Parts: sequence; structure tokens; C-alpha cells
Amino acid sequence: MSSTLDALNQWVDEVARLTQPDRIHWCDGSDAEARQLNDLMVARGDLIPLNDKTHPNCFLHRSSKSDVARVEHLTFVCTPEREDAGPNNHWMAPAEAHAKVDALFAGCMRGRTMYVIPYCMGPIDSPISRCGVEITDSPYVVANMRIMTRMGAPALARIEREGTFVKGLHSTGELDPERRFIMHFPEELTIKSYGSGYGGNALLGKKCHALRIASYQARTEGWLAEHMLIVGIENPKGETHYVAAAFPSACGKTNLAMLIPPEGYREKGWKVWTVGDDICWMKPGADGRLWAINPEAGFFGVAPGTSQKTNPNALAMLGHDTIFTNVAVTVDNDPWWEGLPTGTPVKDWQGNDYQPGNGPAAHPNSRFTVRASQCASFSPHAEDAHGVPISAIVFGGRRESLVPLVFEARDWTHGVLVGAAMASETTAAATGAVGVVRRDPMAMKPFCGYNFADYFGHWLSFDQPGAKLPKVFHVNWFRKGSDGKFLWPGFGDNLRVLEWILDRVDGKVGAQPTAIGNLPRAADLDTQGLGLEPHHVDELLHVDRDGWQREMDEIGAYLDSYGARTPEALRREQRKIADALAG
Ligand code: GTP
Ligand code: SPV
Ligand code: MN
Repeated sequence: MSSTLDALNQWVDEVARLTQPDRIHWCDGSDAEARQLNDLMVARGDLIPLNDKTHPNCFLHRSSKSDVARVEHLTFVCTPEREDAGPNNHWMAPAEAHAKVDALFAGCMRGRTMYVIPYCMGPIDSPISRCGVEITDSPYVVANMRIMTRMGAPALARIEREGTFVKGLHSTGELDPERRFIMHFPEELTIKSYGSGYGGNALLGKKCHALRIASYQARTEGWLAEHMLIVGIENPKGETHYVAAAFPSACGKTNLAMLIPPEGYREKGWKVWTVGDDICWMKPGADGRLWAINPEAGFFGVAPGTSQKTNPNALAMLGHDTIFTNVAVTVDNDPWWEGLPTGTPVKDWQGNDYQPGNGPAAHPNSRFTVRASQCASFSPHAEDAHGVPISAIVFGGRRESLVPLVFEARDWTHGVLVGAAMASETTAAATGAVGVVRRDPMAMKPFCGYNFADYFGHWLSFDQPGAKLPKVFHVNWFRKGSDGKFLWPGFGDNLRVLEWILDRVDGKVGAQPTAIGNLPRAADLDTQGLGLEPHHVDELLHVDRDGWQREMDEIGAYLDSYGARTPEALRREQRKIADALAG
């Protein structure tokens, strides 16, 4: 046996001694295994079968009421030096963190089965992909990992070949928020998560591995692990450009990744190809361009707001082989959430009789888990081993005022500042207040596994001789008018903005230079058929000088909060823009 498999077996033994499971099951990823686990979960009530005629092989899972989102205040990055985790992370000394969480793991799997899940993040044959092993006592986690990653025998074979893997230990514990920790040990390539069965807290391949641990590795190895969708836009000439876009949680990545072009665009021949909806690993290729893969194999998407009107591709893929978490159900036992125009909820997300006075029927962070290949727009290049070349990077946030619909960064350094300066209103994807504007650089605030100041420096370092870097943009679909309604229709119509972006990439269209970046001229944005009032378009493309002066001051203070580690080039760029706004 190889030394890697020895090391894996040894770790599994150690964990078993600590957690004391009744049984150990090595997941092979087979269909038979999946059926067996599903039957077990249905028997235990962990999964509720949905209407078999309308939703074959679909199940509902209701999580514990106080376990419905990521818990940022309980998420730690445990580097030996506090400064290396940075002010952007909660920090604990590694020895203290291990001791704290191991005390919770002790004996926690008594009476339970321990599942060992070898998985690969990214196409199994891609040099950019990385493997991990998650140990969990939750069959729901196994079922989700099976959809979200390449799990089982091929991953184990790759681990043996490569000699390295990320270790993730997870237990749902008592699901007690007072006994819940999500701990990361980047230098040990180790994750320990206790006390939650939900999403990013429990499916350790996703945010814990593919972002927090991977971002740390990416820094030392010269690549980028980002909270970005990847989408291919094919124009009527048949040319496809790939765009990577970072929006904070619940700010539109899944929707943009699978948008359906507006009718006029479809008629002309525009097509959209989905590569990924949440995470992007990018690496400079021999040609100087950034090449990207989606490390995931499935979508763990927000259910509320998903409808035939907003995201028909998503709705269609949810008709079979899908796990729904914390949605409501109708009298016909169909899944239901706010934003669906038909159907009436009879049971809310907690399984109680639905009463409108008790809040939404589906939890605002209710989710679907589904294979990426079930999406009609799934890109034929999504599984290419070398990835897809990125032409544009788009940052965006949820800002009801100030931030225009779209602007372009002048160059890479300006683009890095635009990403570092991102801010967005908080959403239900994490516990805590919703709707509060906070800085969320590159949409990575909850996910960067090291000090943001060093991360900004890492981004800047890609600007090397010979590099053919993507152009950088910022978008905001969420501007509101004085009536409190969104000014921009969003969803499929966002292609109109992407068209301008790609025309800029190809040098086909002009722009209006401003202090904050280059904006489209109203005439260059195709708003035909939208029925937008001209003053709304002006508002969407307006740069409010006073407001932006205040914003730039805040950004300056934010960069200063990282102290001397903040790259001077970013501070210079910020001052340059502040001066231009003042001048
Ligand atoms: P995570 O999975 O948490 O990372 O979220 P995400 O970034 O993939 O967000 P998603 O696409 O699931 O959208 C979240 C919410 O924003 C949903 O309720 C959508 O309906 C809504 N949304 C998405 N795109 C738009 C848009 O262009 N305009 C408006 N107004 N709402 C949007
Ligand atoms: C997010 O919160 O950004 C998600 C959902 O994509 S979770 O998997 O819970 O992180
Ligand atoms: Mn996300």
C-alpha cells in the first residue's frame, strides 16, 4: 500500500479512536451506495420524499431550526501567528483550537456510523484540481457531497497518486449553536467542523476547502481560489468569451451563471454557457491568460426567488434528482418557496402548518442541491482539464444607492482596488442582521483563509510581463429608485451589460472616463424593449461625486485598518481616485 493511503488509514483510525463510531463506511460513490443511504435517511426521517410524479427522486430535508446558514462568528482560521489570519478572520491559536474542538469530538459518534468520503474538487483529470477526504457522521452530508464533488473511488485513486489531500473532520454533534465551531488549520491542510449540518458549515469541500484552505495554498503556489461564478457568453458569430464574477452570498451568482438571453438576443443567436455558479480556481496559463475551472460538480443554490421568470434554467433542472433543504411544501407534496407564482404552501420550512403571519413559508436561505450536468446551459467545456480562458472579471454587490450599474477599471491595479473596495448589503446566507452594508472584498470576506492585506498583494502580483490579464469591471443590479423598486430589471437582461463588457474587452465600443472608472454612454447600452425611462438610465449611469468622495474616504480607512501590510500600490490608487473626485 502507498504511504499516502497509510497516512489516510492512520488518520481514519485516529479519528475513530477519538469519536468512537459504531461503524465505519468508506464511500465509493456508487449508485447502490446512494440508494442505500437514501433509504436509510427516509426511514430515519432525515429525508422526506417529494411528489414522485412531478419531482422524481427529489427529497426534502428540514435542518434544525437554529442551523440554517453559515455561522461567521463561529468560523476560525487557526494560523500560528494571528497576523497571518488577519483582521478579516476570527483567529485562535492552533493548539487551543484543536483542544477545544477535539473535546467536543470525543465520543461524539457513539451509536453512529462514520462515513469516509474521498473527493476531488475539479475535473478528476485536471492538473488544477485538488483532493480531500471528509469524515462525517451525517448521511445528509454524504448525499450532498456526492452531488457537489467527484466523490468515491476515482478520487481515492488520485489521492494515492498525488500523495496529498485536505483532511476534513465533521460531526453534527448536538446541533447546539453553543457547541458549534468551524475551524481551519491552513498550514496542516486540515478542517474541523462541529455542531452544524448545514451547507458551507458541513459540506467541507465547498467553502472550507475550496475557498479558505485553497486560497491559502493558492497564494504560495501562484494561483487564485475565488468566490466566483464562471459563465461563457457566445455571440451571434459563434465566439465564446468566459467571464468570472464575484458577488457576495445571495447576490446573484447562480442567476448570472445560467441566465437565458432576452428574446431579441436569442433571436440574434446569443447563447449562455454555465461553467460554475459559486467557486472558481484560476491559474495563469503558458499563454499568459488566466485559465479557470469550477472545482464543484453541483449547485447548492438559493431557492427563494427562483422562478420561470427569473431563472428558467434552474427551475427546469430542479424537476428531478434534487435535494431541497428548508423549503415549504404544497398540498400535492411539491416543493415551494417565495417567488414561485403558482402553488400554495401548506407546510412551512419547519414542517408546521403554514400561516402567513409566521413569516416566510420557505426559509430565506433555503437551498437546492443538484448536479451541474442537469442544467440545460451546462457548458460542454465545463469539464475541460485545462479549464476555460477568462476574458473579464466582474465584481458586484447589492447596493441600493450610489454604485452605478456598471463601470470598468482602468487597469489591473485599479481593478484590484475595485475588488478590494467592494461592499454589499448582508443577506440570509449567513446568520446575523440582513441588509447592512459591509465591506466584502472580492466577495471573500467570509472565505479568505489568510490576511486580506496579503491577499490584495497576491492579486496585484499577477500583473507580470507577458501576462494577458482579464479586464476588470464592477456591476450593481440592485440600485433602487425613489419608489424603493429596483431600477434595473436584472436576471436575463443582465446580458445587456455583459454585452457592453465584452465589447470593451474586444475594443469594439467606447466609454466615458470618470474618476471612478469608465462607464458606458447611455447610447452604448442596449436597453431596447425594456421600457426604462431615460432618467432611470441616467440615474443608473450617474457618478455622484459627493457620495463617491465619502465612499473613497471609507475605502481609504478600510485599507488602513489592515495596517502596514496593505500594499502601497492600493493606497496610491485610492488616493489618486480621491484626488480626481476632489479636483
Ligand atoms: P450563494 O449561493 O449564497 O453564493 O448566492 P448567489 O450569489 O449564487 O445568489 P443567487 O443567484 O442565488 O441569488 C440570490 C437572490 O438574489 C435570489 O433571490 C435572486 O432571485 C436574487 N437575484 C439574482 N440576480 C438578480 C438580479 O439580477 N436582480 C435582482 N433584483 N435580484 C437578483
Ligand atoms: C454562500 O453562502 O456563499 C453559499 C452557501 O454559497 S454555503 O454553502 O452555505 O456557503
Ligand atoms: Mn456562495
